[in-house]
Amino acid sequence: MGSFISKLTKVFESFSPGSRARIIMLGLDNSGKTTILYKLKLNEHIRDIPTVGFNVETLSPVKGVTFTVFDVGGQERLRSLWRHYYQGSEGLVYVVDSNDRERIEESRKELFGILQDDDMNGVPVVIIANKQDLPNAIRTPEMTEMMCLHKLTSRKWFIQSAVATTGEGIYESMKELSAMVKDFKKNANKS
Ligand code: G3D
Ligand code: MG
Repeated sequence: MGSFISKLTKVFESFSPGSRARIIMLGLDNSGKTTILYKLKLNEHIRDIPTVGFNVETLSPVKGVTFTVFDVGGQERLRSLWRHYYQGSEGLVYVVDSNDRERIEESRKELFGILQDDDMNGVPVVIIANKQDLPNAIRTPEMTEMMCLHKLTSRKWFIQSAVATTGEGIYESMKELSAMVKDFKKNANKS
């Protein structure tokens, strides 16, 4: 466990040396976002900010790196509020419940809707195929197909299988995210 924390700390510190990195973590309700956020928690507390109509959780595992988390899907009237959080984000973690076949299409639509926003231009995305411990979980190759991830051609993306409750796959997803965020920031500075 100690090594998990120290490995994770190193990855977070490499996100954005000397500057800041803003990450948003989204997905349908019940996909496992809050569970993942607790795995990413090093010392800092998770803050739960009740906003009109929805809750936003925030975590800053190391100085300068922030995670902002909320549920997407459903309520049409909230969509304009979500957009406020897209602004300035430099990485997206999108969590999917791999065991909930009935809602994969809904989850895919939400993902593509989010990525269409101007503020999400080129922002890299790590898709976490969560709940892989459940026997009927969709594995990553099938998930890639069902989520149409190959259509994501104007940004970097990566799919990681995970079990949020045990922490399996969480470090790997953050490591990949870190590399992609660094790259995104470098390119953003050029233009
Ligand atoms: P959300 O924040 O995206 O809405 P949560 O999702 O983190 O609250 O998780 C929703 C439920 O899924 C929780 O169960 C949680 O324990 C469970 N869960 C999260 N990740 C996994 C996983 O990898 N495997 C399994 N089997 N369950 C997981 P409860 O019962 O507390 O509602
Ligand atoms: Mg939650």
